Amino acid sequence: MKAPALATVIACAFLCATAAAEPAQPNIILIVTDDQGYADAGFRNPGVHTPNLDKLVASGVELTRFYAAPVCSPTRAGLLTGLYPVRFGMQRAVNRPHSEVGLPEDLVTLPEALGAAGYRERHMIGKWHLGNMRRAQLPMNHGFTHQYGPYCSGIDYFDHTRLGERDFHRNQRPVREDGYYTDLLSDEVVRIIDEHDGDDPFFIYLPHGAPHTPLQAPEEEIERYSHLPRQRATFLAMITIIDHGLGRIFEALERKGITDDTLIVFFSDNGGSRFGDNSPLRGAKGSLHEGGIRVLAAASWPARIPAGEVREIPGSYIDIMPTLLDAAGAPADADVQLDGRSLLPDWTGRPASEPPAFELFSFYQTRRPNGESLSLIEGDWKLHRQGPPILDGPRADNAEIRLYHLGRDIGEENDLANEHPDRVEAMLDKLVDFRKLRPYGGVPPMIDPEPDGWKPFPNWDPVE
Ligand SMILES: [Ca+2]
Repeated sequence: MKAPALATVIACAFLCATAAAEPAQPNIILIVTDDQGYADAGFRNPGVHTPNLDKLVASGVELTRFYAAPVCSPTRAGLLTGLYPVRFGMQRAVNRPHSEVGLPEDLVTLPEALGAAGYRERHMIGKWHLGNMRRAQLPMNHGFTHQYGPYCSGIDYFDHTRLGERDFHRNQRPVREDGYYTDLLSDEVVRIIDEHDGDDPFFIYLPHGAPHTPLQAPEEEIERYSHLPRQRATFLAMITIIDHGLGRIFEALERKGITDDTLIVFFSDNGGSRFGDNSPLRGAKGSLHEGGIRVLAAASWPARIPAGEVREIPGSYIDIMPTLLDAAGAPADADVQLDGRSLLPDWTGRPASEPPAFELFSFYQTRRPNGESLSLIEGDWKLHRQGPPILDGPRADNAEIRLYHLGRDIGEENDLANEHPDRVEAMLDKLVDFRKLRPYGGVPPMIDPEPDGWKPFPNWDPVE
């Protein structure tokens, strides 16, 4: 376990790295979908129409063991900081609309570090979900140079409202746009690429709101799946609409002649929701079983990453920042203590050395009794603890402690805890240390309801 990062050290290290940056920096497009299942793509299930996602995977590496947090906000917090969000109170659950919690201002974010590495254009196009009650929490106060989309999760796909107020913004001012939410985001990305001028690389972060609820899509898109139950049909139509946009983004890159020099990373922000398909994994969104955290993922960069290969080597959302900085020629300095590591050598197929043993801590908590979930993956081993707060006693009578071997048991059916008591004890100790990184405060357990009578700001536009 590494010590909490010091923002000042990080800032200095990234600024210092600028001078040594390689000249050929790729354009970077980071696409995150919302609640798409592990098998909700054509290349895993021919019944799902995603020809462009299939093409993306074929043009690069399919990542079969890529992990996210089990719900929306923590994945976003981790990918933008390279840190376990537990360190700053954002790993337990999602950020609710009335939450006063946001990304701490003193953390160096991915767009800030890319800015220091020479990326002048840093676009945030989509769902933010990392604080909306104060202007200081908004994306352009965390390193993005342009913002478009909603601050909250779960807006209406047609009228763009949440809790009765329109939540759509351009450069952090309310805008009224006509169109289906997902299409508007794709349109904006295409416009950015078409209008991009010169040889400067750009960074686009495209966190789609779909296929998260509310389940809404134009009827003509649902029609393709009319043989399925209505909710599943709508969910898949929402994924197919993302895919249409992906196709238009590919065309824009081709028009500009920059396909080969563009790194596209794609993954779902958590496992598929109850409308998704996570087979062959157990569980879904909100669970620390593999179906909640092992997500659909791929990376493509024709100039550097081989096409059509599969990477089973594990990685996760906290690796995104060091990976993209590595691609930008600004690898994290040895003094920088991020929790993640660069996956680029694994993706390009040129690892300099044996990668370090994989370790991933996950955390989720609901308001139900015994609602704290913690898990630790070490290589193929996974310890899962469900129960009362671990800091009240890791071995509490009502705590369920399970040990699985993912290499032999991807479906997490065979509990091996009784056969490996020493391993269980050692992994439990690590879970306790992880949870101590922030024992108190932060985002409360799921679901923290809006207080009685609470109303959002008009147009979700924070006053200050
Ligand atoms: Ca999600």
